[in-house]
Amino acid sequence: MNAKELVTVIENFDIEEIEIQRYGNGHINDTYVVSQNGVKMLLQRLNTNIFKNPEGVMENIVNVTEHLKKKIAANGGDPERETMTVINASDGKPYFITESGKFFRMYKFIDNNLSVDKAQSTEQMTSAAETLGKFYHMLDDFPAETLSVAIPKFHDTRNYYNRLMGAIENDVAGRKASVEKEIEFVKNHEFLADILNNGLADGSILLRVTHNDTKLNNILFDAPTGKGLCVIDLDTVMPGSVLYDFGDAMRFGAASGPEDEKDLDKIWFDLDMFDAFTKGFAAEMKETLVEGEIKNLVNSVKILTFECGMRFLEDHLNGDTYFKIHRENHNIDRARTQFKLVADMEAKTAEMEAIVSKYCK
Ligand code: ADP
Ligand code: GN1
Ligand code: MG
Repeated sequence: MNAKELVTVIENFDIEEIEIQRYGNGHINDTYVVSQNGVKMLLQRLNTNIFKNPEGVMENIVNVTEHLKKKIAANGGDPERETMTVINASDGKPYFITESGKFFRMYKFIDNNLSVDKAQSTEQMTSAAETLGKFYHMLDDFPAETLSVAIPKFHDTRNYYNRLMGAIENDVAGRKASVEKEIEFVKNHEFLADILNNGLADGSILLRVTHNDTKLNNILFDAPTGKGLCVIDLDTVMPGSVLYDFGDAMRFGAASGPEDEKDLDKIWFDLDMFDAFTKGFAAEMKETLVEGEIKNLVNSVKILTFECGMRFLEDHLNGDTYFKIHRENHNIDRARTQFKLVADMEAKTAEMEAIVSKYCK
């Protein structure tokens, strides 16, 4: 993205004197902080190779954040800090498309926030889970049928399994021979691919409005108090299962190290973080969850971790076309941490189940 093009984008959001910097470490979109007279805004280029209906994504986000703002105000909260605020472009639309077709949107920057990849304490983890639980409660009465599907089959684990088998077959980047061990691991865990789909199909797991991308850095904390503040990165808000969110949050937040750690001896599943998150999640959600959801909380953590590992492995085999990479073999390093975590979760299943039973009585 060249500087001239960025200036044109910013002018189309009625902003003139600016400073602009790259920001954040997401794998999908390009994020910038723009400031004018000391007021910060967050500019993002949405990845339209991945989000094929970007207008639909923005409509979802506008509707969801308007709904949340009403709820937050009614609860006596601060609607400008506890959810995102979309800034419209000069033509009144919540996005701007450049001549070459690049899709941009702008948000108010939430000041005094803390954004972390790893929780600094178990208390922070509990608070993150409570923030997510409150997000669901505020969306309880959101009309789910109005949401466009941002990415079809986004957490359809079976679909990822089948796609991966296709990628292995095609081996377009010639990398298959170097990842036989990982392929073997996936094949031995095929049984994880249908559990959530089956539960949704037979009604034992409910379809709700969910976030679907609950990495810890998608929950902002209030810097002064350290408490959970706001759920961000709303691109994938769609009908889904809370188990997608619980599992994904623990895949990332209860990992002992970064998602791309090369030294697998440093990667294990941290039961203290799992305990802390489950505590906060249950405090908010235990009356809402049905039996089939509670029964699958532990499974969901294994499944979402397995799924993410398959997605990284597929991308490695396809020659790195989906997730941003910053070094050679980045995606396979990521896949390996995920599979190491799944194996460790399997070894710790009894402890994980005991934690769920303790909080979801
Ligand atoms: P990606 O989809 O690439 O992960 P995000 O929407 O998560 O992009 O944004 C990347 C990072 O930018 C976040 O992890 C967070 O630290 C920061 N961020 C996003 N939105 C805001 C906001 N409205 N105010 C302050 N920081 C934000
Ligand atoms: C992507 O955009 P970001 O970095 O928050 C991905 C998630 C993965 C995650 C793995 C739209 O999330 O599904 O779990 O990377 N988002 C999309 O770190 O594919
Ligand atoms: Mg993000």
